[in-house]
This record gives sequence, C-alpha cells and structure tokens, in this order.
Amino acid sequence: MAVNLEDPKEGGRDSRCRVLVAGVGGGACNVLGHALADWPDRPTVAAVNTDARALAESGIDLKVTIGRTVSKGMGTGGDAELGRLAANEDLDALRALVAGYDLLILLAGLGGGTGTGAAPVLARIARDEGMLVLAYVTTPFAFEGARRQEQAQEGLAALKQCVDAVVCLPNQRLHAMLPPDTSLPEAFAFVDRMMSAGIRGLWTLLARDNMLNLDFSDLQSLVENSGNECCFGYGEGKGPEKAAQALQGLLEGPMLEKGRVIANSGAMILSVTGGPDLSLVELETIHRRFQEAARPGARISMGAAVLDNWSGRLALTVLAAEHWMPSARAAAELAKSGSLFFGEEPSKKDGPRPARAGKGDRQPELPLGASANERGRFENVAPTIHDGADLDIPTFMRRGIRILT
Ligand SMILES: Nc1nc2c(ncn2[C@@H]2O[C@H](COP(=O)(O)OP(=O)(O)OP(=O)(O)O)[C@@H](O)[C@H]2O)c(=O)[nH]1
Ligand SMILES: [Mg+2]
Repeated sequence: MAVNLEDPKEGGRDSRCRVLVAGVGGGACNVLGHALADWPDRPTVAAVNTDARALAESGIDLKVTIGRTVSKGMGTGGDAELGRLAANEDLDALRALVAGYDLLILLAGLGGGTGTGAAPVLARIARDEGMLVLAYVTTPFAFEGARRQEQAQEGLAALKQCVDAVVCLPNQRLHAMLPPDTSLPEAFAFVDRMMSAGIRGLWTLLARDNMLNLDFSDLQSLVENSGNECCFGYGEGKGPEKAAQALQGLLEGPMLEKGRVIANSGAMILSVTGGPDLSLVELETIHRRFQEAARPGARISMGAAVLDNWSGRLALTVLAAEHWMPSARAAAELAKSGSLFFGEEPSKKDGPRPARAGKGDRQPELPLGASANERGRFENVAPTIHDGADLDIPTFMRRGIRILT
C-alpha cells in the first residue's frame, strides 16, 4: 500500500506518533492489565470486551462494552461469530474510540469468541480512519484443544485481511521456555509478560525522545511491506553481561525459532531499552550480532531508549518481517540509487509526521529522500563488493527487476 504524507500547510499536528493500545477480549485485557502495572509513562490504553463484569474489574483507562444485545454483557462463550456481531452492534463506539490516533496496536488472544470475532472489525474501522494497524495476537496452547486452535487459525486469516501486519505469538512456542510443572495461571502470566514487553519496547521507541529514536515511518515501512505478517521476540539481561544475556535469549530462544526468523527476515526493527549505564560498546555489539545473524542486505533499524530506573538492566525487542518485500516503486528507486536502505524522509522530528489516508483518498507514494544512498544508521560495516557490484543488495534490485505487487 502506498503512503501519503500530510500536507505541511495543514500544520497543527504533533510530529510524534499518537498511539492507541487496545485489547479485545478477556485474555488481551489481562495482558494490558499486566503491562499497566509497571508503565507510568504510557499511551492511551483501551479495553474492548463483551464481558461487562470483566471490564468493570479491569484497571484500564478506557472501556468499551460491545454487543449488549447479542451477548447480554456476559461474553460469547467461545463463539467468534457472536464476537463479530457484538462488534458490529457498536460500530459508532468503536469508531469514536480510535478517532484521532496514528497507530493502533491491537491485542487479542485468538481462540475465544470476543477477541477472535471482534478484533478484525475494530481493525477495519481503524484502517478506514487512516490509522496504521499492528495486531499482536496469541494462538492457544496445544492443551486448550483443537477447536480453539482451529478458531484461532481462522481468526488469524481474517485479521490479516484487515490490518497492516499481524504479529503472532503462538503460546505453544513459549511452552518450551517454561518448567514442566508450571501452572496455567503462571503460563498465562508469562505470555502476558512477553506480550507486554514487546508492546512497551515498540511504544517506548516511537513515543519518547530517545537516545536513538525510531521514526513512525520506519515502522510504517516495515509493516506495510511485511506481507501482513511479522514475528516478534524479546530478550533481557541483568548485570555486567546484560547485553550478551539478552542477545542469547533472543537469538537462541524459541520465540524467533533459535535465530531462524532473523536469518530469514528482509527487514527488522530492533528496540533496545537500558538504563543510564547503557554503553556504546553494548549497542555496537548488539547491532553487529544482528547483522551477523541476519541475511545479507537485511534492513535493520535500531532504536535505543534510556530509562532512569533501568541501571544494570537491558531488554531487546525485535519485530522482524520474514516476507518483507519493498513496493514496486521503492524497489525500482532502490535499484536506481544502488541502495538497499530507504533514505531519511523529510518528515523527521521538525516536519509533519506521515499520515495515512482514509478509505477512498488518493495516495501519493512515499518519496525517497535525497539521502537514499545512505546504508542506514550504522555505517561501520564494509559493503561486500564483487566485480563492482554490491552483493549486499539483492539480485533483483541490482538488476533493476520490477516486482509487481
Ligand atoms: N496472555 C493471556 N492469554 C490468555 C489469557 N486468558 C486467555 N488467554 C488466551 O486467549 C484465548 C482467548 O481467550 P479469551 O481472551 O479469554 O476469550 P475472549 O476473546 O474473551 O472470548 P470469549 O470469552 O469466548 O467471549 C485463549 O484461548 C487463551 O489462549 C490471559 O490471562 N493471558
Ligand atoms: Mg471473554
């Protein structure tokens, strides 16, 4: 999908990305409850549910009960069609919820009725409003049964049609990280922690003034060219070996299939969160290890945030697009410029932030800046040149082959 840039004459809008984080269904709202417990400086967070009692008990800022007629405020009992009808009953309330934001980070535990059925409806509304929509979802543990798993897979397919990208975390993949005697509440609490860490890592980079910022357009470019699917991974470390520990957790752990996802991804966003003791050497080590683990020419955008109370701690969050493919126009421009990386857009901090057009608007394409020859933010790795050709650039780009999307 092409991207349009806000008319600078319109002015008046903050150049930072306005983020809404919304959980749909009981499991997603629990993830958010977990995230909020230790998230003083945060985006607007909303809970959407058919279960009025669960909503009333949650400490989330904004609450929207959907489907009072079809589900009587009592949940759907695992019926995804009822979840969809419930959302359709309250389209105006959902539209009002998302109005005025740039990015919707939508959470759902797939497999039940509300999250599976209502999340695609909310996603579609947000995209119609011109928002970038990134959905973080889980699929059920194997022990939850085949019916839930099937419903989750159907929901995942439906959601992919309505969002810019789905970030799917199969609960079963996390199973390998848990001791065999882990109880069910402990297992869900672990999933909650992983999901909330992923969302916080991304939001921290987008919304704060950081040491090394991630721009909204970096995220936009990743998700819009991701083939509707990203993977996410999380690793953390403490003490003098914190960077090495976090790297090991990420690159050797099950969330990114022991590094397979990194090795296959064409583009990724790497978010580093640390304390005031976060060092340049640690950042360089992290970036180098990812370059070594990634496929040649992979586009790695890295951002780093320093939080005052994080001394001795380091967390790494990765969003990786295995099916990343630049748009036809971007690929042609890249082939012409001889660069794999997008240049800086004119819309960094001082200028207007890129906005998306609502349904039906004409969308001029994302312009590549004059600095499109840059190879990204980290320049300390020499290109692989053979017979005058830069082998880090995929063959189709070196040869100027057009890809039709
Ligand atoms: N991380 C996490 N996942 C959960 C939790 N509870 C349930 N899930 C997962 O989310 C899936 C959907 O369950 P819920 O979110 O409770 O279902 P719902 O969307 O509210 O739908 P209904 O209750 O059927 O209307 C489950 O199959 C679990 O895999 C939780 O507390 N934390
Ligand atoms: Mg429920």
